[in-house]
Amino acid sequence: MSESSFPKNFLWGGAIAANQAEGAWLEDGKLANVTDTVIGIRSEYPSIKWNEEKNLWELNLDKDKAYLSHEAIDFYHRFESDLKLMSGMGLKAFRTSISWARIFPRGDESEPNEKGLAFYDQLIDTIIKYDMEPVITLSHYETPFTLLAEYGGWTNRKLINFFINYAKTVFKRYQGKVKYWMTFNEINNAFQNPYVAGGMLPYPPKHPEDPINDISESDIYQGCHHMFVADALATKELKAIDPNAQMGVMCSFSPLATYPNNPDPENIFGTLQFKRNSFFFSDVMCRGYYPGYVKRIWKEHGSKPDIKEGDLDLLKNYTSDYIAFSYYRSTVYDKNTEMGGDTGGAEGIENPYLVEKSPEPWNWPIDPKGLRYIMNELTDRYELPLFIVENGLGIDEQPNEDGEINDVERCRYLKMHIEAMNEAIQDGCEVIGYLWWGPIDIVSAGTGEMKKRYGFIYVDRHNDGSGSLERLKKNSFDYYKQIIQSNGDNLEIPLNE
Ligand code: BGP
Repeated sequence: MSESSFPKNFLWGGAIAANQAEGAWLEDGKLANVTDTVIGIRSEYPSIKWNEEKNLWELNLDKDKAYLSHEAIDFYHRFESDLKLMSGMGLKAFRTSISWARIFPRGDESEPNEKGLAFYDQLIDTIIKYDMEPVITLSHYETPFTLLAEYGGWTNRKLINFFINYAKTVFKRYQGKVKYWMTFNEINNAFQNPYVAGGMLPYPPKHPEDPINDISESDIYQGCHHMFVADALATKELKAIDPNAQMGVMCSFSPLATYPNNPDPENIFGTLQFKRNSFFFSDVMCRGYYPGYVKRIWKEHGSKPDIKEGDLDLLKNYTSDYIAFSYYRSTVYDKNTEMGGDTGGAEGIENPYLVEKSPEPWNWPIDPKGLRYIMNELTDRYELPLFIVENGLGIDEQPNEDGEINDVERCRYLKMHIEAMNEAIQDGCEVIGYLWWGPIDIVSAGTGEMKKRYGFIYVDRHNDGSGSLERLKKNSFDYYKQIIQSNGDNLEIPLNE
């Protein structure tokens, strides 16, 4: 690897999300958010039902199922000791989300829930106490469920004001403490997951028995337009309240590492069009206008959203300061294959040039060069600072008979992706930081399981909900500490790994 080129103030850190770590899903006034209604965000159907006479959706939890995220790893009560433990790695930054439904439990209240605000006072102050930069996501798939149940979620323009009321409340409350904000986690997943990622639900439903498939392409473009306007207005409010703070777009950009299967011109153009499914979101939020290629889709599909007077000026005037993104894997596009997707990114066909995969049963291709590739492409397209706010490896692992976890695979994954990032920086990419997804084991977003462990710290909780919740350092804990202490210079994996 060439000489390390990380800036001296590079933000090495970790990232989690409220809904995957906090638990306390109904504590201190919080009401359900959309992730509380599913086992995992890839769940086939949410645990909800339509109430005809009340004309609203209701929770309908399956008592035979374990909703692990409802208790998660109890970060809500253990954040002080967890952050102290994590600070032992020398983390410079810590990303999490504010759970919107702790601040506005229904989402449509005019006054906030003081207990919710007080919790995040303590959490953010503790992050700072341990010398970490708080990096805050306003909604990590966490739209308050009531806003879907009684309004249809983001398909309803009223959500813009509800969101701005929430955003202004927290910008003011944590003013001067939070420098890096981002609005919607992986907003570009809205099409593949309109319910959880898009926060959308048909209201009233045409097919109450199949709510997710009841959401049309037009609904989703309309919901995305409302989120774009909300993002622009939130950026405007942030600048007014805290001029030193920055607002980022946040996308799942593994899909940008999609390679054409062969030089067939149809595959070349098909790959470009596939990648535009993701570029669409960062184009609007970083360039500030709707690109021509989406106008063609609207025309051909009749799915143009209703755009109000003043909306386009907001988009133009309040674009993102930086690009936050997750990167896990790459994939291959072929015109004869239907593209799938999951929380790690797009799923096309096998890449015979990639030999390593994440462990069974997930088998995500490991492609650090894909990270360098998309960092260069994003820099060429936007010339904005990049912030890798999710990258990691999920492993089904347990302590050995000596109570140790020798997670050398995780160390190798980390090493390879830091090397790729180092190359990208030397290619001219400006990078704010690198946040490992799940520095402590948390509940998997995709499957709602505990067994998919990302952490440098093990948490004794299992898929059946059992476990002591005790925390245990894995070998990778000291490895990441070594990397941070050397500012990315010393990537040697110690022999005992
Ligand atoms: C992203 C989400 C995170 C995280 C990650 C890993 O989509 O932003 O919430 O969970 O995916 O996915 P999983 O937890 O399914 O392995």
